[in-house]
Amino acid sequence: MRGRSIPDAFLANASFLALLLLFTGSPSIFQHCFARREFHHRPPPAGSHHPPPPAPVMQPPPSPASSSTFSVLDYGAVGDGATDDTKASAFGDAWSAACAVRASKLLVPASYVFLVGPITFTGDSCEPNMAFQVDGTILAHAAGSTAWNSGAVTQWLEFKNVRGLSIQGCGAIDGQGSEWWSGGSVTGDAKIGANVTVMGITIRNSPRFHLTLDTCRAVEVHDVAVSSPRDSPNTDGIHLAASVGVSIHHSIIACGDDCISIQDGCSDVFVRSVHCGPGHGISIGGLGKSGATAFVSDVTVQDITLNQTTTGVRIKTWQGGSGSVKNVRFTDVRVSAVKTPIVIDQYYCDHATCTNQTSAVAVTAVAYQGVTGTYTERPVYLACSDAAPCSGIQLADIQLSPVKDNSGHHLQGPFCWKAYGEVVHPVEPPVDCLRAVAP
Ligand SMILES: *[C@@H]1O[C@H](CO)[C@@H](O)[C@H](O)[C@H]1NC(C)=O
Ligand SMILES: *[C@@H]1O[C@H](CO)[C@@H](O)[C@H](O)[C@H]1NC(C)=O
Ligand SMILES: CC(=O)N[C@H]1CO[C@H](CO)[C@@H](O)[C@@H]1O
Repeated sequence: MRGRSIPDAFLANASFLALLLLFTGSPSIFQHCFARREFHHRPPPAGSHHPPPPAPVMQPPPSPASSSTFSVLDYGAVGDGATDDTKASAFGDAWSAACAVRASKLLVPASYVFLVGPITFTGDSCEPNMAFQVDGTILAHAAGSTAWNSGAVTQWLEFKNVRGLSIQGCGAIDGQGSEWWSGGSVTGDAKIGANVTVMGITIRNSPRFHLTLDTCRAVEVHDVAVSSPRDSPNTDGIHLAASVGVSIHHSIIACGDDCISIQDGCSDVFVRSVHCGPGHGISIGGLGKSGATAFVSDVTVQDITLNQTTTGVRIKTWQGGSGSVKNVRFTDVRVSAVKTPIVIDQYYCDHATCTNQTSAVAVTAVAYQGVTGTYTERPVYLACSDAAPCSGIQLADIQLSPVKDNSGHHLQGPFCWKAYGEVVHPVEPPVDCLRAVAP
């Protein structure tokens, strides 16, 4: 398995940057699916300093009367979980047929399991407003299968250049990742993205990231469940790259890496009412690897619960990069047995040693407003760069205490290095190391 690239479970790629019209599909299907998830929404606390940014503009759903349904069963899919349903081109043909019709529906019917190899669904010549309705299960081939083209594939289900696509339903997308995880080699570099709404579905056991949105505009992901084990490497829940106007809400994410990862080129990202755990928490970065320039701005993360994650809300940058992270707000974040709830790490390094360098991706205007709950190691860790100290950090209404049963945990106090900003009481424990003024 060494050297094999690891495919991301599911991705959507849009190479043009215009605004996406979002369609919500059938509300009744959505409510039915969501009934089994249990995210309890809490309103944002009073006294939030800014109103939440608007979610992407929603358009009315297409008229059901105008839609036609194309079931993969009618295009030769078997759905027995053993026959390769990409070989007979069932998915490709159903996609092409649905594509030719405005507001159509490609149906992956319930009670079937479709074994599917790597496939790209290209929307260039599609009529707009298609629904990709997943009510059954789409299953990836096991790691050693020849379907993976000698491991050259870095993505599994790719949606490219799609307009107004809604990926929806009560079904599951299952990446069968366990054999990849034990393979231990992660070389995949999937470029992925979307111009779509993703709702209702479950995405589980990806070999690598579960859902990636790359080069997307006005995307909405909601009522989605992501599930893979705590020890599955590099299995980010939702990975965002170069995407603007993304709304992720009412979703439940359990995985072995970042719950939501926000990378270079992302702005106007709104994450609300999401539960994370296990996993590594919600992360901006790592940015600036190998001297890269990276920009992330205008990110709001609100009404979040994190249970047993390694970090809560984190910004991580490599030494030697340039660019900035700015205007970030973490509001109403509830942590439970999280190792380190609040983290800025401008010395991020995922291997043993990284050489010291002077430049850094700057971090400015980051507010933490209402972060409460329990930690197992350290409440606050703000390790900022000597060359580019963090500025405009606000800690307001922080109530963090050690887990009750902290046996086996080595508790540490808040840590700051070159971190500047303000503390708005109450902040418990006190974070005296956050200095008011940059020198
Ligand atoms: C956290 O997860 C554990 C194990 O899955 C569960 O027993 C516990 O109830 C959860 N706690 C909260 C606060 O959700
Ligand atoms: C980097 O700098 C730190 C702090 O000055 C020092 O402790 C560490 O040894 C340096 N690491 C390398 C690889 O030079
Ligand atoms: C990238 C992409 O596909 N953008 C399209 C999203 O949908 C809107 C509305 O249909 C189009 O105008 C965009 O071109």
